[in-house]
Amino acid sequence: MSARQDLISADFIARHNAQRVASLQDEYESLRRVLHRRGIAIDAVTQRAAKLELALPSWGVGVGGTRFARFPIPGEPTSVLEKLEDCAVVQQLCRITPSVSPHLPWDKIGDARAMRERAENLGLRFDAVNSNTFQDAPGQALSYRHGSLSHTDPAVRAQAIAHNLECIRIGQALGSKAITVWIGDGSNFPGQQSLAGALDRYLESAAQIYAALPGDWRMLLEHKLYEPAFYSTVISDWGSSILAAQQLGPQAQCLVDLGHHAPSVNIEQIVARLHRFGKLGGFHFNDSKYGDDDLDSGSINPHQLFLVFNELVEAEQRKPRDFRPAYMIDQSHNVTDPIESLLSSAEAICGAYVRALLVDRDALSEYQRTNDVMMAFQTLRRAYNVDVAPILAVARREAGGAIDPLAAYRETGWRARMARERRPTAAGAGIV
Ligand SMILES: [Mn+2]
Repeated sequence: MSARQDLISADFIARHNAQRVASLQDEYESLRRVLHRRGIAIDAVTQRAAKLELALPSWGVGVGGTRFARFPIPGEPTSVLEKLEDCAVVQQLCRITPSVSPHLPWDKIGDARAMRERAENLGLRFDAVNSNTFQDAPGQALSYRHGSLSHTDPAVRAQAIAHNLECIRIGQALGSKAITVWIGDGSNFPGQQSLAGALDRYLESAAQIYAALPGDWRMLLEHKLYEPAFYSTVISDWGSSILAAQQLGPQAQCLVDLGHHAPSVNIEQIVARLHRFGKLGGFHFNDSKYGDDDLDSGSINPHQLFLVFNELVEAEQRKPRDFRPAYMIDQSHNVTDPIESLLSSAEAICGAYVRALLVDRDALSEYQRTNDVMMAFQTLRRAYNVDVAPILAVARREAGGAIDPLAAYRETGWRARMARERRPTAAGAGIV
């Protein structure tokens, strides 16, 4: 294997940090005193923050779009290898995004071994592979226009199953340990399909994928309320998802995408429920204002993100052996440089996690037991109100990252350089 390649040199990051380390230490020591008075050892929290791992979606480093349009920027990646480079830039600056989640067939992978080696050279590894039967791939024999794993035609179902099995094979070569299955199957008109029959066909197809899972793999079922089907969706909610996962077996778990719920649904409660039944498989982090907007994590409702992590931290404490959710950022960056959005989102997600770590769990549990409603609420609020930025920055710096990743990224001039080196991308179809 060839040598490790740092796209952003350690010297550059060291120079960036040298200008900021004195004020960071000052802020960190001040926060140390604040937390010490609450009985919290800041260094232990910092160490846990440094261990958070978020997978980057390979498609997230390209400029996204809506179904109306996509507005490309100069220098965005044009191939899977260039996507890996941009993921490596994110990782080198923030140090909590060490893996990439590929999407097939979007990431046309000719030689999986070479791609794995390239990722390793860049300091990355591969997380869950995502299958795609929600659109037709060029040259594909049969169409998914009327569904894939739940299609009425057994030949279409067989083709969709075969694609998922291929994803598992490629994933094995890449070093992945999970496949995420999201289907767009559903209907747009009442009466269009048998609601019961479509679910039966899905379960039968999913069982064939499950049967092909290597022993140390997981199958993550991602539900979504609507879109592209607007009347009914086969795996529409966490209820359908957990029923399917329970029927398939212990290696099947549910994946919660924060945008895939009805408005104002209590997502943190779903987290607690799924974990209670051993089915909390993973997360797709993003934020939304109206629907599945795929906005940047914590940009609209950072409090909800905190409440989700509050449940995750509690779940980990309750049953640590059962707790290994796969975390991934799943956003569409339509009007920002995707690298900047990913850096900002990683910070928001880790910040929500750290605030959840600051919750006084013993006090909370006592206030809950004695029905002291106001103090139970204040226990959460007290943790949420802490500015944890110094903890995140110290964790990053100790791991070799930048104290201020966004500023450092802008200083690198990476995108402008890529605009000179990479070929332009097309405006193309908007949907991602
Ligand atoms: Mn998702």
